[in-house]
Amino acid sequence: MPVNMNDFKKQDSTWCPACGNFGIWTALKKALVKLDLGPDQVCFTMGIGCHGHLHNYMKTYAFEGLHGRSLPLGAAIKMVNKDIPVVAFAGDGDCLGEGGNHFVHTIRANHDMTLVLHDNQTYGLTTGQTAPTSLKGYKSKSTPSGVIETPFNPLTLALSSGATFVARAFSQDLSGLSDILVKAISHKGFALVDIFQPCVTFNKVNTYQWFKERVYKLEETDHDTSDKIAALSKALETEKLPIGVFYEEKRPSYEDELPQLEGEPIVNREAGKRDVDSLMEALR
Ligand SMILES: Cc1ncc(C[n+]2csc(CCOP(=O)(O)OP(=O)(O)O)c2C)c(N)n1
Ligand code: SF4
Repeated sequence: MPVNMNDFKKQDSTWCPACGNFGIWTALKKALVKLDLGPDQVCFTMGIGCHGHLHNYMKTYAFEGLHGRSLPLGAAIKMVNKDIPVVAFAGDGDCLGEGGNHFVHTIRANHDMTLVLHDNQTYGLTTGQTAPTSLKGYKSKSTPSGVIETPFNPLTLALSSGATFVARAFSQDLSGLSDILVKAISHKGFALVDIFQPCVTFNKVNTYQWFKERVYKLEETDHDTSDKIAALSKALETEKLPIGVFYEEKRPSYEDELPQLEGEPIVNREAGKRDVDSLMEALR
C-alpha cells in the first residue's frame, strides 16, 4: 500500500493557531508521501522548543533530545543504521545558539541527514526572547532596548562550512517547501533547509506579511545551484529574500567514508560475545 498522509496521524497539535509550524507539518507529510517513506522508514530527532513538539503530532521513529542536540543525535542514529533516512528538527535558538557548535561540525563532516531549521527569529517556547537570527534592533523581553548583535546567517555559515545541500523555504509556500524537503531528504550527505516560520504570538516583526513582501523564488531566476560563489552572494541578499535551492554538490558522506560502516548497517549485525579480559588486563 502506498504511504498516505493519514499514516502519520497521532495527536492534535497545541501550537498557537496560525503558527508557521503548521505549514512545515503539512509540507513534511506531503514530502514523505512523495518519497513513499512510511512511519517506520524514517527517523526524526528534535531539540527542545515549539518545533520539537512535532514528533507528538506525527507517528514516526523519533528521539527528542536536549536543547540544541538534534544534530549529534541524528549523526549517532545514522552511524548505527546508515540505511534509515534521518531528519533532524531544530529551532533557530536551539540550533544556532545552544547547539551552534554542532551545526558547523555536523556540516563539515557531511553526515547523511537533513536539518529542518524552524527559523522564527525568536525563542518561541520560552515566550519570545531574542534568538541568534533575530534582526538587529529586535525588541524582546531579553533585549528591551533592541538587540545589538548582528544576526547569524545560517546559509552563509553552512556554505562556508562545506554543506553539500543548502536551501531556504517559506512555511506558507506549501508546495515549494514540500518539493525542497523531497530534494533534501533524497540528497546523499548533509542537507540544510532553513525555513522562514512565522511565530505569530511573539515575533511581531517577521510576520507572514513581512515575508510575503520580500521572498522570491530562485528557480524563477538563472541561479546556478552548482556555483558556490553565486549561492553565497544570493544568501547575502537582505532587501529581497530568495527561497529555493541555493547550492548542491555531490561528495561522499561521513557514513560512506567510515571503514567500520562498510557492509551491513551495525543495527543488523550479530552482537556476538567478545572476550575483553586481555584488554582489561592490559589497561590495569
Ligand atoms: C541548555 C538549555 N538552555 C535553555 C533551555 C530553555 N529553553 C527551552 S526551549 C527554549 C527556546 C527554544 O527556542 P528555539 O530553539 O528558537 O525554538 P522554538 O521554540 O522557537 O521552536 C529554551 C531557551 C534548555 N531547555 N536547555
Ligand atoms: S509560540 Fe510561536 S513558535 Fe511557538 S507555537 Fe506559538 S506561534 Fe508557534
